[in-house]
Amino acid sequence: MLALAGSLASSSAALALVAPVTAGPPRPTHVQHLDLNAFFPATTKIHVGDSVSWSINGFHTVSFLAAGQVPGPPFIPAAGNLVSGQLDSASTPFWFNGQPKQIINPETAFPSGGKTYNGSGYLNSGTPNPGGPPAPFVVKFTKAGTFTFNCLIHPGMKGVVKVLPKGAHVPTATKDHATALAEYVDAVAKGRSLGKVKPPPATVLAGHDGTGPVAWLRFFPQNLKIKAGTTVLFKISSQREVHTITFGPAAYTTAIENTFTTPQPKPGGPPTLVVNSLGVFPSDPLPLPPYTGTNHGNGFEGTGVLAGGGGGPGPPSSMKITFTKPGVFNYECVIHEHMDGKITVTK
Ligand SMILES: [Cu+2]
Repeated sequence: MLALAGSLASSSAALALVAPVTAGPPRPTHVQHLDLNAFFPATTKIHVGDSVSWSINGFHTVSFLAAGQVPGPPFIPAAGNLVSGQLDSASTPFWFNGQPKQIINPETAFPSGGKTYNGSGYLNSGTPNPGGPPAPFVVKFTKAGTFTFNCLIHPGMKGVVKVLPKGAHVPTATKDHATALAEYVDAVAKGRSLGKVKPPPATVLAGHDGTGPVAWLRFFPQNLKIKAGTTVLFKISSQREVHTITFGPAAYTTAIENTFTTPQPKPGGPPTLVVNSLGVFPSDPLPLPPYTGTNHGNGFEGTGVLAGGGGGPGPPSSMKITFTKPGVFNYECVIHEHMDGKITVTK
Protein backbone atom coordinates (compact mmCIF):
# COMPACT_ATOMS: atom_id res chain seq x y z
CA MET A 1 0.00 0.00 0.00
CA LEU A 2 2.76 2.41 0.98
CA ALA A 3 4.84 1.40 -2.04
CA LEU A 4 1.85 2.00 -4.33
CA ALA A 5 1.24 5.45 -2.81
CA GLY A 6 4.94 6.23 -3.31
CA SER A 7 4.92 5.27 -6.99
CA LEU A 8 1.73 7.25 -7.66
CA ALA A 9 3.28 10.29 -5.98
CA SER A 10 6.45 10.07 -8.06
CA SER A 11 4.62 9.57 -11.36
CA SER A 12 2.43 12.64 -10.84
CA ALA A 13 5.48 14.63 -9.66
CA ALA A 14 7.18 13.81 -12.96
CA LEU A 15 4.48 15.71 -14.85
CA ALA A 16 4.77 18.87 -12.77
CA LEU A 17 7.82 21.11 -12.97
CA VAL A 18 10.06 21.56 -9.95
CA ALA A 19 11.95 24.85 -10.26
CA PRO A 20 15.30 25.04 -8.43
CA VAL A 21 16.25 28.00 -6.19
CA THR A 22 19.09 28.27 -3.69
CA ALA A 23 18.96 30.34 -0.51
CA GLY A 24 22.55 31.53 -0.30
CA PRO A 25 25.13 30.98 -3.05
CA PRO A 26 24.49 28.18 -5.56
CA ARG A 27 28.18 27.27 -5.22
CA PRO A 28 30.94 28.43 -2.85
CA THR A 29 32.19 31.95 -3.58
CA HIS A 30 35.82 30.70 -3.48
CA VAL A 31 36.71 34.01 -1.81
CA GLN A 32 37.71 33.71 1.85
CA HIS A 33 35.11 35.28 4.23
CA LEU A 34 32.72 36.16 1.36
CA ASP A 35 29.19 34.78 1.57
CA LEU A 36 26.02 35.81 -0.29
CA ASN A 37 22.65 36.58 1.30
CA ALA A 38 20.31 36.25 -1.65
CA PHE A 39 18.09 33.79 -3.45
CA PHE A 40 19.41 32.49 -6.78
CA PRO A 41 17.65 33.07 -9.13
CA ALA A 42 15.86 36.06 -7.63
CA THR A 43 12.71 35.42 -9.70
CA THR A 44 11.23 32.05 -10.61
CA LYS A 45 8.37 31.42 -13.04
CA ILE A 46 6.26 28.26 -12.77
CA HIS A 47 2.80 27.04 -13.72
CA VAL A 48 -0.06 26.53 -11.33
CA GLY A 49 0.45 23.08 -9.78
CA ASP A 50 4.26 23.21 -10.13
CA SER A 51 6.66 23.31 -7.19
CA VAL A 52 9.74 25.26 -6.22
CA SER A 53 12.58 23.44 -4.48
CA TRP A 54 14.84 25.60 -2.33
CA SER A 55 18.30 24.33 -1.40
CA ILE A 56 19.28 26.10 1.81
CA ASN A 57 23.00 27.02 1.76
CA GLY A 58 23.50 28.95 4.97
CA PHE A 59 21.43 30.17 7.91
CA HIS A 60 18.33 31.25 6.02
CA THR A 61 14.58 30.81 5.97
CA VAL A 62 12.13 30.74 3.05
CA SER A 63 9.11 32.64 4.35
CA PHE A 64 5.91 33.83 2.69
CA LEU A 65 4.15 36.39 4.86
CA ALA A 66 0.41 36.83 5.34
CA ALA A 67 -1.13 40.10 4.11
CA GLY A 68 -0.10 42.87 6.49
CA GLN A 69 2.20 40.60 8.48
CA VAL A 70 5.34 42.29 9.75
CA PRO A 71 7.94 39.66 10.60
CA GLY A 72 9.28 39.80 14.12
CA PRO A 73 13.01 40.22 14.78
CA PRO A 74 15.17 37.08 14.96
CA PHE A 75 15.95 37.67 18.67
CA ILE A 76 13.18 38.42 21.13
CA PRO A 77 13.01 38.68 24.94
CA ALA A 78 11.51 35.64 26.67
CA ALA A 79 8.71 36.91 28.89
CA GLY A 80 9.14 35.80 32.50
CA ASN A 81 12.38 33.90 31.80
CA LEU A 82 15.13 36.01 33.39
CA VAL A 83 18.91 35.76 33.30
CA SER A 84 20.22 34.86 36.74
CA GLY A 85 23.49 34.00 38.46
CA GLN A 86 25.82 34.99 35.60
CA LEU A 87 29.22 35.92 37.02
CA ASP A 88 32.31 37.21 35.25
CA SER A 89 35.71 35.61 35.86
CA ALA A 90 36.30 37.99 38.77
CA SER A 91 33.07 36.58 40.31
CA THR A 92 31.22 39.87 39.85
CA PRO A 93 27.62 39.53 38.66
CA PHE A 94 26.97 40.82 35.13
CA TRP A 95 24.58 43.76 34.71
CA PHE A 96 22.17 41.65 32.63
CA ASN A 97 21.12 39.40 35.49
CA GLY A 98 17.41 40.09 35.89
CA GLN A 99 16.94 40.96 32.21
CA PRO A 100 14.66 38.70 30.14
CA LYS A 101 16.68 36.01 28.35
CA GLN A 102 16.95 36.54 24.61
CA ILE A 103 15.57 33.69 22.53
CA ILE A 104 15.37 32.96 18.82
CA ASN A 105 11.92 34.06 17.68
CA PRO A 106 9.96 30.77 17.39
CA GLU A 107 7.90 32.29 14.56
CA THR A 108 11.18 32.52 12.61
CA ALA A 109 12.87 29.33 13.79
CA PHE A 110 10.19 26.69 13.25
CA PRO A 111 8.30 25.56 10.12
CA SER A 112 4.78 26.82 9.65
CA GLY A 113 2.07 26.63 6.99
CA GLY A 114 2.81 23.25 5.40
CA LYS A 115 4.19 22.54 1.92
CA THR A 116 1.42 23.89 -0.32
CA TYR A 117 0.86 27.59 -0.91
CA ASN A 118 -2.37 29.08 -2.24
CA GLY A 119 -1.08 32.63 -2.18
CA SER A 120 -2.25 33.70 1.27
CA GLY A 121 -1.24 33.14 4.86
CA TYR A 122 2.11 32.51 6.52
CA LEU A 123 4.33 29.74 5.21
CA ASN A 124 7.80 29.34 6.71
CA SER A 125 10.56 26.77 6.18
CA GLY A 126 12.05 27.52 9.62
CA THR A 127 15.81 27.84 10.15
CA PRO A 128 18.10 24.93 9.28
CA ASN A 129 18.94 22.58 12.13
CA PRO A 130 22.59 22.42 13.18
CA GLY A 131 24.60 19.53 11.74
CA GLY A 132 24.60 18.93 8.02
CA PRO A 133 22.80 20.60 5.15
CA PRO A 134 19.02 20.45 5.37
CA ALA A 135 16.88 18.61 2.83
CA PRO A 136 15.54 20.91 0.09
CA PHE A 137 12.39 22.81 1.05
CA VAL A 138 9.75 22.03 -1.57
CA VAL A 139 6.50 23.98 -1.89
CA LYS A 140 3.71 23.36 -4.39
CA PHE A 141 1.82 26.44 -5.68
CA THR A 142 -1.89 26.00 -6.31
CA LYS A 143 -2.91 29.49 -7.35
CA ALA A 144 -1.72 31.96 -10.02
CA GLY A 145 -0.13 35.16 -8.79
CA THR A 146 3.14 36.88 -7.93
CA PHE A 147 4.38 35.95 -4.49
CA THR A 148 7.33 37.49 -2.66
CA PHE A 149 9.22 35.46 -0.09
CA ASN A 150 11.79 36.56 2.48
CA CYS A 151 14.59 35.27 4.62
CA LEU A 152 13.59 36.22 8.16
CA ILE A 153 17.23 36.17 9.30
CA HIS A 154 18.59 38.63 6.72
CA PRO A 155 16.33 41.67 6.28
CA GLY A 156 15.95 42.59 2.61
CA MET A 157 16.82 39.08 1.36
CA LYS A 158 13.85 38.47 -0.91
CA GLY A 159 12.80 36.48 -3.93
CA VAL A 160 9.74 36.21 -6.14
CA VAL A 161 7.73 33.25 -7.41
CA LYS A 162 5.52 34.07 -10.40
CA VAL A 163 2.85 31.40 -10.70
CA LEU A 164 1.38 31.55 -14.22
CA PRO A 165 -1.63 29.84 -15.79
CA LYS A 166 -0.96 26.53 -17.53
CA GLY A 167 0.29 27.12 -21.08
CA ALA A 168 2.16 30.37 -20.30
CA HIS A 169 5.87 30.36 -21.10
CA VAL A 170 8.11 29.38 -18.16
CA PRO A 171 11.86 28.72 -18.27
CA THR A 172 13.24 25.20 -18.00
CA ALA A 173 15.13 24.13 -14.88
CA THR A 174 18.32 24.34 -17.00
CA LYS A 175 17.56 27.98 -17.83
CA ASP A 176 16.82 28.67 -14.12
CA HIS A 177 20.25 27.26 -13.22
CA ALA A 178 21.92 29.46 -15.86
CA THR A 179 20.12 32.57 -14.53
CA ALA A 180 21.13 31.67 -10.97
CA LEU A 181 24.78 31.27 -12.00
CA ALA A 182 24.83 34.60 -13.86
CA GLU A 183 23.40 36.35 -10.77
CA TYR A 184 25.95 34.54 -8.60
CA VAL A 185 28.89 35.65 -10.78
CA ASP A 186 27.62 39.23 -10.62
CA ALA A 187 27.23 39.05 -6.81
CA VAL A 188 30.77 37.69 -6.32
CA ALA A 189 32.14 40.54 -8.50
CA LYS A 190 30.22 43.07 -6.33
CA GLY A 191 31.67 41.37 -3.26
CA ARG A 192 35.24 41.67 -4.52
CA SER A 193 34.68 45.35 -5.21
CA LEU A 194 33.12 46.04 -1.77
CA GLY A 195 36.02 44.12 -0.20
CA LYS A 196 38.43 46.88 -1.30
CA VAL A 197 36.96 49.30 1.27
CA LYS A 198 39.39 51.55 3.20
CA PRO A 199 37.69 52.48 6.49
CA PRO A 200 38.29 55.91 8.09
CA PRO A 201 40.97 56.12 10.81
CA ALA A 202 40.19 54.46 14.17
CA THR A 203 37.23 52.63 12.62
CA VAL A 204 36.56 48.93 12.27
CA LEU A 205 33.81 47.88 9.87
CA ALA A 206 32.04 44.59 10.62
CA GLY A 207 31.26 43.39 7.12
CA HIS A 208 30.94 45.79 4.20
CA ASP A 209 27.97 44.56 2.27
CA GLY A 210 25.95 47.38 0.77
CA THR A 211 22.25 46.64 0.40
CA GLY A 212 22.57 43.75 -2.05
CA PRO A 213 23.52 40.09 -1.75
CA VAL A 214 27.12 40.58 -0.56
CA ALA A 215 27.94 39.26 2.92
CA TRP A 216 31.52 39.84 4.03
CA LEU A 217 32.03 37.79 7.18
CA ARG A 218 35.19 39.64 8.21
CA PHE A 219 36.34 42.87 9.82
CA PHE A 220 37.93 45.77 7.90
CA PRO A 221 40.78 46.11 8.87
CA GLN A 222 41.43 42.76 10.53
CA ASN A 223 44.30 44.30 12.53
CA LEU A 224 43.82 47.95 13.51
CA LYS A 225 46.95 49.67 14.84
CA ILE A 226 46.36 52.60 17.19
CA LYS A 227 48.03 54.61 19.95
CA ALA A 228 46.93 54.14 23.57
CA GLY A 229 44.06 56.48 24.41
CA THR A 230 42.42 56.12 20.98
CA THR A 231 38.67 55.60 20.78
CA VAL A 232 37.72 53.06 18.12
CA LEU A 233 34.36 53.03 16.36
CA PHE A 234 33.09 49.50 15.67
CA LYS A 235 30.40 49.76 13.03
CA ILE A 236 28.21 47.28 11.18
CA SER A 237 28.49 48.07 7.50
CA SER A 238 25.67 45.86 6.28
CA GLN A 239 21.89 46.09 6.05
CA ARG A 240 21.38 42.34 6.34
CA GLU A 241 23.82 40.91 8.87
CA VAL A 242 24.23 40.92 12.62
CA HIS A 243 27.64 40.65 14.28
CA THR A 244 29.30 41.02 17.66
CA ILE A 245 32.68 42.41 18.69
CA THR A 246 33.71 40.26 21.64
CA PHE A 247 37.12 40.62 23.34
CA GLY A 248 38.55 38.01 25.66
CA PRO A 249 40.73 34.91 25.85
CA ALA A 250 40.17 32.67 22.81
CA ALA A 251 38.87 29.78 24.94
CA TYR A 252 36.27 32.09 26.57
CA THR A 253 35.01 33.72 23.37
CA THR A 254 35.03 30.42 21.44
CA ALA A 255 32.93 28.85 24.21
CA ILE A 256 30.39 31.69 23.77
CA GLU A 257 30.37 31.09 20.01
CA ASN A 258 29.93 27.32 20.40
CA THR A 259 26.96 27.79 22.74
CA PHE A 260 25.45 30.81 21.04
CA THR A 261 22.04 29.12 21.15
CA THR A 262 20.99 26.31 23.47
CA PRO A 263 17.72 24.43 22.92
CA GLN A 264 15.68 24.10 26.11
CA PRO A 265 12.97 21.41 25.85
CA LYS A 266 9.44 22.72 26.11
CA PRO A 267 6.59 20.29 26.84
CA GLY A 268 4.18 19.89 23.94
CA GLY A 269 6.13 21.92 21.42
CA PRO A 270 9.44 22.75 19.82
CA PRO A 271 12.27 23.71 22.18
CA THR A 272 12.99 27.28 23.23
CA LEU A 273 16.24 28.41 21.58
CA VAL A 274 17.94 30.45 24.30
CA VAL A 275 20.69 32.80 23.16
CA ASN A 276 23.88 33.01 25.25
CA SER A 277 23.63 36.19 27.38
CA LEU A 278 27.43 36.69 27.16
CA GLY A 279 27.12 37.03 23.39
CA VAL A 280 23.83 38.80 22.90
CA PHE A 281 24.04 41.51 25.60
CA PRO A 282 26.74 44.17 25.85
CA SER A 283 29.19 43.08 28.56
CA ASP A 284 28.61 46.31 30.51
CA PRO A 285 26.00 49.04 30.78
CA LEU A 286 26.39 51.49 27.88
CA PRO A 287 28.47 53.34 26.95
CA LEU A 288 31.04 50.54 27.08
CA PRO A 289 33.93 51.21 29.47
CA PRO A 290 37.54 51.64 28.28
CA TYR A 291 39.31 48.41 27.39
CA THR A 292 42.35 47.63 29.49
CA GLY A 293 42.98 43.98 28.61
CA THR A 294 41.85 42.89 32.08
CA ASN A 295 38.17 43.89 32.03
CA HIS A 296 35.98 41.47 33.99
CA GLY A 297 39.14 39.77 35.30
CA ASN A 298 40.04 37.99 32.04
CA GLY A 299 39.84 40.73 29.40
CA PHE A 300 36.22 40.13 28.43
CA GLU A 301 34.35 43.02 26.88
CA GLY A 302 31.73 42.81 24.17
CA THR A 303 29.24 44.88 22.23
CA GLY A 304 26.52 42.23 22.19
CA VAL A 305 24.58 41.92 18.96
CA LEU A 306 24.94 44.82 16.55
CA ALA A 307 22.62 45.00 13.55
CA GLY A 308 22.84 47.13 10.45
CA GLY A 309 19.14 47.66 9.82
CA GLY A 310 19.51 51.05 11.49
CA GLY A 311 16.92 53.51 12.69
CA GLY A 312 14.38 51.01 14.04
CA PRO A 313 13.94 49.63 17.52
CA GLY A 314 16.43 46.79 16.91
CA PRO A 315 19.99 46.46 18.18
CA PRO A 316 22.40 49.40 17.70
CA SER A 317 24.62 49.46 14.62
CA SER A 318 27.79 50.77 16.23
CA MET A 319 29.67 51.15 19.52
CA LYS A 320 32.83 52.90 20.62
CA ILE A 321 35.56 51.50 22.84
CA THR A 322 38.62 53.44 24.08
CA PHE A 323 41.86 51.47 24.38
CA THR A 324 43.98 52.68 27.28
CA LYS A 325 46.81 50.11 27.54
CA PRO A 326 49.40 48.94 24.98
CA GLY A 327 49.03 45.37 23.82
CA VAL A 328 47.58 43.14 21.12
CA PHE A 329 43.92 42.43 21.83
CA ASN A 330 41.99 39.75 19.95
CA TYR A 331 38.27 39.79 19.42
CA GLU A 332 35.78 37.78 17.45
CA CYS A 333 32.23 37.77 16.23
CA VAL A 334 30.55 35.03 18.27
CA ILE A 335 27.85 34.60 15.61
CA HIS A 336 30.11 33.87 12.61
CA GLU A 337 32.85 31.27 12.79
CA HIS A 338 36.28 32.53 11.61
CA MET A 339 35.22 36.19 11.89
CA ASP A 340 38.15 37.40 14.00
CA GLY A 341 40.08 40.63 14.45
CA LYS A 342 42.69 42.32 16.58
CA ILE A 343 43.53 45.76 17.88
CA THR A 344 47.23 46.52 18.26
CA VAL A 345 47.76 49.34 20.76
CA THR A 346 51.14 51.05 21.11
CA LYS A 347 52.29 53.77 23.54
CU1 LIG B 1 29.58 38.11 12.38
